[in-house]
Amino acid sequence: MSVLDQVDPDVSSIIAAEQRRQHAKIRLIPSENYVSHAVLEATGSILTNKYSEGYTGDRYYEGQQQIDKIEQLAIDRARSLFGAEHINVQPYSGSPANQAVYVALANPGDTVMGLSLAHGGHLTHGAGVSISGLHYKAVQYGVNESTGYLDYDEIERLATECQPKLIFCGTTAYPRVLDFERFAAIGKKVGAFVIADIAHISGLVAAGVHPSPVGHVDVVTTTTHKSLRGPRGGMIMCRAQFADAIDKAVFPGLQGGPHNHTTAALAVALKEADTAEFRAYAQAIVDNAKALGQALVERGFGVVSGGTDNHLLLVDMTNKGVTGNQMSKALDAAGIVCNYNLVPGDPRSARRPSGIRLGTPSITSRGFGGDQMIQLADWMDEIAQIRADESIDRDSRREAYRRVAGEVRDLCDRFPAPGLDIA
Ligand code: DSN
Repeated sequence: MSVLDQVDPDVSSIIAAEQRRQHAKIRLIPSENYVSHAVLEATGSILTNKYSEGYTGDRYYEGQQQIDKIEQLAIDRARSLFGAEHINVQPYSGSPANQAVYVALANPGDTVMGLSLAHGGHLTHGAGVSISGLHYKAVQYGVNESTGYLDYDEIERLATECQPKLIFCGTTAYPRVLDFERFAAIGKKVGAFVIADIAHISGLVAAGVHPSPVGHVDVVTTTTHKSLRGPRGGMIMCRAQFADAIDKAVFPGLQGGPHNHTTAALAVALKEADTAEFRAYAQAIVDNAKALGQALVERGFGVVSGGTDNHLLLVDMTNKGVTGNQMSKALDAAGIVCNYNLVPGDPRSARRPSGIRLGTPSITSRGFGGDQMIQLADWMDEIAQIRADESIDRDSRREAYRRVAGEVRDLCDRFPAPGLDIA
């Protein structure tokens, strides 16, 4: 029995149940992953006990002998991996990291540009419901609805017209390579700062399987827990000229004390990411996503842009006769977990959209390869057909989902995930 079992069996049993779920399900949410035991151990360490407002060598509390070392180690490892001139590892996550960029480089009311949420952007890139859209004059660009690709000529035209202070390039549901050089050229032409939000692809960038924005754009933000496979957190990398403004925006502008246990776990993840094994893992993420996309196309799924260059797929379920919600809920019942998602030009609402979003970072962490992608596409096809068939009654449908969930569990038993303690 663990100490947690004894002290708080309620919390302990919920964590144990979640651990069983993470083991027994095929997790396809592209922003999720499995961290290593080492990352978990650092996350759960006594570093959580320490307050350390400020930066290495210049703190507002004493007793920073070890904290300064851990923060510097994380910075040095990030610099070696990404090559940025200045790095701040204190943002609590991706949204605060982006918020710090607004604070550092713009003023409320300034014009900012970003990819619209409906076309695969992020809330913090100017969506009307977020502070980025409420406090700034947000101009949103989109993808070409017939190809699913970003239209850089149109982005340049829009930037020339609206003269933004900031241009965000970054995505949460875009399956293609981002042309950071082109974004940088557009920023230069119109006098805007360009910010690459690489939250989804930072593991791919670290491994060299997606081009890096470092050296092209002014600021790079990222979460640390997606394809990078670190703890929940954020990071900002920038040119040296912005270092002071970015650091001041993070602390004291937006945040108090950094989460030192997270910083330590990030240092561990960055060490793990700077290995041949991680580079092979990142390549396998992309290979799996391409294989899954191909298998879905062959089964008649409406894969947006026809495939992928990265870790994710966006699938329009319309021609399968189901909505994104219906499909994601049916898949969940069958042990396959994804999220419903708008697709470009979606006539449906964000809460009841046409598509689903699939990603391969988690399943690649547990060792799935090409054969499992084919199996997965077969299961998805079967589930879509069952869900769309009005002649199948509810109980028969549930029974079919349960059968697939059992097959999924058998497969998952053969591919134990990192970091889980499943007996
Ligand atoms: N919530 C993340 C995602 O799922 O893409 C973005 O922050």
